[in-house]
Amino acid sequence: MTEIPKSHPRYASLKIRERITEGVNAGITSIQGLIAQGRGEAFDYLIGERTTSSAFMATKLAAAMLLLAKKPALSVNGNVAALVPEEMVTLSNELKAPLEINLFHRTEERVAKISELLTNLGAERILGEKPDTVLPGLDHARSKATRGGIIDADVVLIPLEDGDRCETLIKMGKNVIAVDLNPLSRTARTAKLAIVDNIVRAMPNLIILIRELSGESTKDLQDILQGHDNNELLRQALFEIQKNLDRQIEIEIPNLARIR
Ligand code: PTJ
Repeated sequence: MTEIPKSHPRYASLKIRERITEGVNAGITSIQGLIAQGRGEAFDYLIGERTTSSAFMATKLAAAMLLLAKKPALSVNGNVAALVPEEMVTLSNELKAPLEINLFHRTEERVAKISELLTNLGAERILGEKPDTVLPGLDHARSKATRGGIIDADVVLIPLEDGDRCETLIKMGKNVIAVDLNPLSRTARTAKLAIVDNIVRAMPNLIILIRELSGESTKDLQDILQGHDNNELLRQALFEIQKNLDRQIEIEIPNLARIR
């Protein structure tokens, strides 16, 4: 592992990169996961590497949606397992929602290693090692499902996912919450609710908000969700990127601003 000094201006970002690399070395994350992380990093840079107000609002809505769920379920892939395993276990145990390991580049070795990691962190309910059914209309390994998990859930959290399964889950009538730094991705646009934030920031926020809202009545939680519009949140996310870029042009690259 590369030693990164805290004084490095890109410390936080480089540490996340190290976690993904370690995930690959440990057999938890796929090689393709490195590319996904790179794409995420690029969007995070444009967003300004912070939780925007629209992302925070989306996270609050997600907290309300998960608290109202009768059968919530949480999906875990190789990137999620490398970046936020403790948070996924905390969320799962507090919500009594199963963690379902679901991999696009599925190997049984990787599923077993992720399961072992989550077990060691205290996860109470892990599914995915022995799938016993399939989601309809998907031709790849993401179709593998386990009864009692995502396939039977009413609210599903799918962080860092490709669009196919998201579409299928929506068609099945589920409330799908995505976490995706790319506000233009099919997943973000198809989901009932997309949190456009880095998962390393979104998950701790989600846990805090769930704890804060857990004392609220059903009516109050429903009121929070009233009128929520994913398209509007995505528009805001794009607008926040635009504002950040304008600020960069004015402050960081003043000569360029003059040319404009
Ligand atoms: O472990 P597996 O086999 O299930 O594979 C997992 C990956 C992530 C490789 C697989 O699902 C995949 O290829 O995903 P995509 O299609 O590359 O989409 C991942 C999305 O997550 C992209 O839109 C990225 O911008 C976004 N993303 C990447 N890193 C982060 C992120 N979003 C939030 N936080 C991140 N750290």
